[in-house]
Amino acid sequence: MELEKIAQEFWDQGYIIFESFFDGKLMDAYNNIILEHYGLSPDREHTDEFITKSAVEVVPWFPYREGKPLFDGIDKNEHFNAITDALLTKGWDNLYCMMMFSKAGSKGQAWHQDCPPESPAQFNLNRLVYTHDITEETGGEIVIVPQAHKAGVLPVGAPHEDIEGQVVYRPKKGTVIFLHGHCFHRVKPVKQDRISSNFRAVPKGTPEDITDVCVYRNMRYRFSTSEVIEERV
Ligand SMILES: O=C(O)CCC(=O)C(=O)O
Ligand SMILES: [Fe+2]
Repeated sequence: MELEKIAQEFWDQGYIIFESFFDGKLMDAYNNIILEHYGLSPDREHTDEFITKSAVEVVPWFPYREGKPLFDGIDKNEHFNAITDALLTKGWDNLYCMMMFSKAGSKGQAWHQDCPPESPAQFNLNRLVYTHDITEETGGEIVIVPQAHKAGVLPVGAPHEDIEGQVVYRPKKGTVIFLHGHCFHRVKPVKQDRISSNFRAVPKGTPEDITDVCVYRNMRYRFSTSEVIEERV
């Protein structure tokens, strides 16, 4: 698809999906590196209070922050970055590379916006890369509400309850999803150990802590201080 069409679809829908974007062998290699990092029983990163209240169970890992640039085959991929240029036309910065692990039997991730939507120009761009197939058996589907990046704040409600218009996706190994951080999304309960990765980018000039506050249906949560900053009822 032409870059111009890609940008049009992204800005219209709030996301765009590319299947078989990355080579299967590269994905296998990366999946193994990620699995090795987490080991068999990864520690939980978040407090019990957060997990219970948010209905989010995911263990993040930021390899580049630890001086481990192990995923340059994605991070420096020309086509991947050319699409990013086309989406963020005024320039952009890499925010961070975040790996995510969710254990079999865990809750997935409740509906959220990665950052507050009050200023439409201030947002993160998720560049999600899937290193293994998400199937009916694995669970952990990603659910997105098309065009919700233009809908303001996520409505108050139950953390995982269906939202009208939602679309459920089962990305395959090598799939990339470019997803606007204001677009409502969630991850369904995880039946088999799940890995995903996010090479987050931001428009130039965006504060580095843009994703410190996440909007859920029942609260706003600040990760840096592990505190609920707003109860939503
Ligand atoms: O793991 C996924 O499929 C989505 C994760 C997510 O919500 C995010 O990285 O912002
Ligand atoms: Fe997210």
